[in-house]
Amino acid sequence: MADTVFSHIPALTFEGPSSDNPFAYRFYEADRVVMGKPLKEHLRFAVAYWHSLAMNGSDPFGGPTILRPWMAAGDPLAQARAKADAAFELFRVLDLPFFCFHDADIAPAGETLKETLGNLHTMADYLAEKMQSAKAKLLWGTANLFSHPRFMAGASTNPEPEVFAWSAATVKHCMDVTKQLGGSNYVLWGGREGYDTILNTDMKQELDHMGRFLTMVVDYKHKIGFDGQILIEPKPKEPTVHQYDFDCATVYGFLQRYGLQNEVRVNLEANHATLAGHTFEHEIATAGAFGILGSLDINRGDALLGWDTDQFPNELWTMTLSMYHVIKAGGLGKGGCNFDAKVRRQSFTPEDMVHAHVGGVDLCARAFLTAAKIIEDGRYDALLAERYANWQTPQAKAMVDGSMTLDAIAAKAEAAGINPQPRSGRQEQLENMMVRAIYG
Ligand code: XLS
Ligand code: NI
Ligand code: NI
Repeated sequence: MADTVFSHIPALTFEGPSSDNPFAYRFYEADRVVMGKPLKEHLRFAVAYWHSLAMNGSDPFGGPTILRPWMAAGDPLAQARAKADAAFELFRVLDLPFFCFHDADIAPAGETLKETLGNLHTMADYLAEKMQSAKAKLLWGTANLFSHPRFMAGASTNPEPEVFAWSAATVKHCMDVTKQLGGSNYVLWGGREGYDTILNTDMKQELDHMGRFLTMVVDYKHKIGFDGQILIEPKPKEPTVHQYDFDCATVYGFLQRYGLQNEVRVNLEANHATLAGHTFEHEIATAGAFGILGSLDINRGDALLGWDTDQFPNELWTMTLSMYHVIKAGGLGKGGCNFDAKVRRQSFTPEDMVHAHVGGVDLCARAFLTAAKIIEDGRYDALLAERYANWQTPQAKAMVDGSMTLDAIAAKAEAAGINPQPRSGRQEQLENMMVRAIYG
């Protein structure tokens, strides 16, 4: 095993809530059975290759601060191999079951499309080899169709057909590689699928092209027999001002318009939810209501900053409500919790990378355990059910089961002389109940 910056760190173990060892899990007891299966199977944590192995800490005001040996060593393919060696060492240390990547994270670009795709396959073979002796599996693969200047006006929505073609070729090969590595999902985040000014944008054409592109992705999935899920990751803005996949509800409308609502689900990200003016739990509950919850990108924004800061999560309230709605939606299935989160640029040591994941993993695990407890306890669900209880009568049901018309309801209401009385929404009582469940 090649020596990497993570090699000196022993694998993390579970030590329980009373431990103050910063290199141990306090809540994530992977094999603990909750609601019928082990915690690790509910949460399916993944490490994001781009933030944890490829990100170098640069920001618009300053250069790289996170300088790893693999960013400098040898030719681009040698660098990619060294990065992969370090990646699998990090997976060993964190002992999490999955990872995720973009093509550009694992393999260098070549001079031509052919060379770029060749590099991707070379590196996929290298990862396949490493996966034989490692525990980590692939949660999802994706294509980076936003960093290179050719994508400045979008990928499938680009006014230039050659960019559409380049994107199609890239996604085809990324799907092949995802299947080769046994991935559970294939993700499409519309990096620059949107616009900065309506003055240069034919929105109808761009949406139709994006819809056609996604249809071809779904067709190709069936053609190659990929049994993973196809997921769209909503985001309202950044990098473009108006991203087409604004939020979960917008994506659902898009899927319906192009007839893909039974083929594609969503990968929801916490920081994207807040950028859209929603909470993470709102987005998850929306996906649950539409039956399209696919997977989660775990992170958080900063309440004082209006962009995608992709920080590791540390807020128990929103994560617990999120996990509650995950459970109510039937769980994550083939999806998981991917840490689409990066350490701050002052956190440049390998140990910082471990602390970041320990905090995020423990927060999610604790939130999930509390959510499961709230459900098993039943009092909250009982209060919720009570609020809607009057809908259980046959007369009430008849108004919404398709058997009555608007005028029939009107006639009945007028004849009965109904006079609805206000009822408390009990917000503060419910909040107190949650505060007790979450914080004790
Ligand atoms: C960017 C996105 C990206 C996707 C994968 O904001 O979150 O990281 O998860 O392309
Ligand atoms: Ni993401
Ligand atoms: Ni993001």
